Amino acid sequence: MHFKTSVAALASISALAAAQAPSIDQWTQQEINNGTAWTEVTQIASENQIYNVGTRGDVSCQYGNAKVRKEFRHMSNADRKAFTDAATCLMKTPPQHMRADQAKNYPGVKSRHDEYVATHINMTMNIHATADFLAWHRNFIWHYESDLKTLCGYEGTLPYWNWALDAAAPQDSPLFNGDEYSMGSNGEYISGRSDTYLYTQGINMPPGTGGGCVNSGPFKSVQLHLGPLDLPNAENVNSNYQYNPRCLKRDFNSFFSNSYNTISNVTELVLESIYLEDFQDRMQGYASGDPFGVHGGGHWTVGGDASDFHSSPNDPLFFLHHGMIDYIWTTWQNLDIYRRQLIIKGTSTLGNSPPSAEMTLDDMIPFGFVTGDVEFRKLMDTFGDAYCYRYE
Ligand SMILES: [Cu+2]
Repeated sequence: MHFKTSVAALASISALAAAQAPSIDQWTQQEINNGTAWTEVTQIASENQIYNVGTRGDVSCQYGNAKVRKEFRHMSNADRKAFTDAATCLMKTPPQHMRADQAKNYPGVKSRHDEYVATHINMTMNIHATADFLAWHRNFIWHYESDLKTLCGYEGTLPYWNWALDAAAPQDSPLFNGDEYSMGSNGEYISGRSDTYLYTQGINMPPGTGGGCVNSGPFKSVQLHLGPLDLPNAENVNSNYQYNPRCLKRDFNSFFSNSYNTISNVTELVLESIYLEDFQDRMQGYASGDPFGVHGGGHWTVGGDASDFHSSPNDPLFFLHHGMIDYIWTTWQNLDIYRRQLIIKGTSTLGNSPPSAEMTLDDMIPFGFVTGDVEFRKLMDTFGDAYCYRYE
């Protein structure tokens, strides 16, 4: 049965009685498909967040003073340019954590940005389909945001990219129009390509709308140094940290966005996943019937360097995509905050292969060249002791 409940009524019920998360039956399929449901779901989640944070008493991080992360297209031109200036600055800033004796083993690490890429390469098999996938990436992008501030003078917050707004034709998104206020253009179009079979996911991928170098906008002349390691139809490097200077490539592909990253995909993910196992598996494409999920789908929608499993942080867009992933997690958590704030499930190896111990909130999680180890528990709450931010 489908019926409609007002957002205000749902939010107040939820806040007062700590009711269970709203059910997908509360919206019609049309409301799910046209974005009405998602708008209301995020409103309920933020009402709950306001209530929850408000009960914490005299702590320094309050809803009103938390940093606000916004969708890139909703930022001013000046703020967008400030962000991309800082992102390119980080690609020219020397490494900060790598010691001289380590550097010889990492010939491709030339910049602070490369330290993020190398860390992700190093840890790929321990941060995807693990208990800490969501938490690890949350902290990874938070440090990126804080490096933009401390190393490159950025005064804003990390933007996110709501790919669902662009699912019909990501190549036509205002984010990628290639002007100086954009996130840079598509890759140059390479014609005459045929379908590619992706073995891991068992699907046939049609060619995208780009494929070559990003040729206009803020990232047109950046030079990447690491990877790719596992891209189809590319010259992959032979070793993880090889120096491989080249342009940034993209290949926007609506095949993925239309199948895995629509507004109904994200709404159904959040409302139909009652248990964390379902939520994190489905998000990453480890649930049946959806080999990508919104996480994998977002990477493949961009294509090129952003779709390389290991070295995807090469593309600054990685951090905006993972901002959206983090926003989805906080939304899911806040729909039933008392049950979901501190819940984790899984081990520290990809799909538990090879088998490893169940992770706990007391575990210290490593961040390679990004920063020192952080206790898992500290990564669970955007208003907790490590952070103070929210999405809007
Ligand atoms: Cu990742």
